[in-house]
Amino acid sequence: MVSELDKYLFDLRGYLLLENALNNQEVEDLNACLEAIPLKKPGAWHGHVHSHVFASDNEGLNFQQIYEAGEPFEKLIDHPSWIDHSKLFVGGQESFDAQHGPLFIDENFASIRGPGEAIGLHSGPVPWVKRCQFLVRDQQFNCGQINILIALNDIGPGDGATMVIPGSHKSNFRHPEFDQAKMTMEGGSVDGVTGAIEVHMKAGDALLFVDAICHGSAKRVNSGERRITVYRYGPSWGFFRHGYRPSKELLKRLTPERRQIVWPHSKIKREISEDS
Ligand SMILES: O=C(O)CCC(=O)C(=O)O
Ligand SMILES: [Fe+2]
Repeated sequence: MVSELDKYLFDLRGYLLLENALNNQEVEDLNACLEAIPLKKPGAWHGHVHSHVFASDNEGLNFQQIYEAGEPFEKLIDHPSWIDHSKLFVGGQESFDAQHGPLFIDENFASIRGPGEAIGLHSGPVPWVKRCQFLVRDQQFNCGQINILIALNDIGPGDGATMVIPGSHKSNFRHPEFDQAKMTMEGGSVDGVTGAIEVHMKAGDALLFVDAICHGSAKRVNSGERRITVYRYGPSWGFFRHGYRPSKELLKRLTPERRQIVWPHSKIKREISEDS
């Protein structure tokens, strides 16, 4: 259940920190799955998981389709710590938006970053992007994309924490330091952007945010690595961000509730009749 305070604060700030969303065992199991994936160059496959980088090399390594990496990652698809929040904030649950299920995951990945790595400032509602939008109408949320970013190890000062500009999901102007922040991104960081805060997390905490919020990450300066995983939820009529599709094996072994979120439609079979 989503508390009235969570609703209020999410509307106000554009994000919520869900502390202890996962227990120690769940975090341990997820890390064990990650460690079973041999670190490979971008482009390599491990089963149905793909090693991938975003726009530049200093943004760290991603494992796309991480829900294929084992049952601990499958559990995240409809985890009770955030699934009701995701449904409420994506909204449309009483409407025909949800006729093929409550939600759809259009991207899911784990990200590993080492020293010097970060992701630059991005999003914010100017320019407007329909998929990322934050919208509340008649006290009902209608967000295009709700991200759940889960810390798989502790993320404190110097560890390359996610940064958000609280309230920026409603801003009507482009941040005047946006381009400068992009430039400092060449050095790998959004540090020093006015209004941005670092969200420090303990392993097992989940950061829920609407993609319209202006966000990025600090540059990791400490040794070691930052490990997170991200699941992005939108309405059931959405489509995949990338060209990945869930494997037949995954669809077969998922619970019906999880399958519905991963693959909302089943194909309508054409009936063969005499006159068809
Ligand atoms: O790596 C981070 O901390 C930010 C991730 C991000 O930009 C996203 O998940 O949309
Ligand atoms: Fe992002």
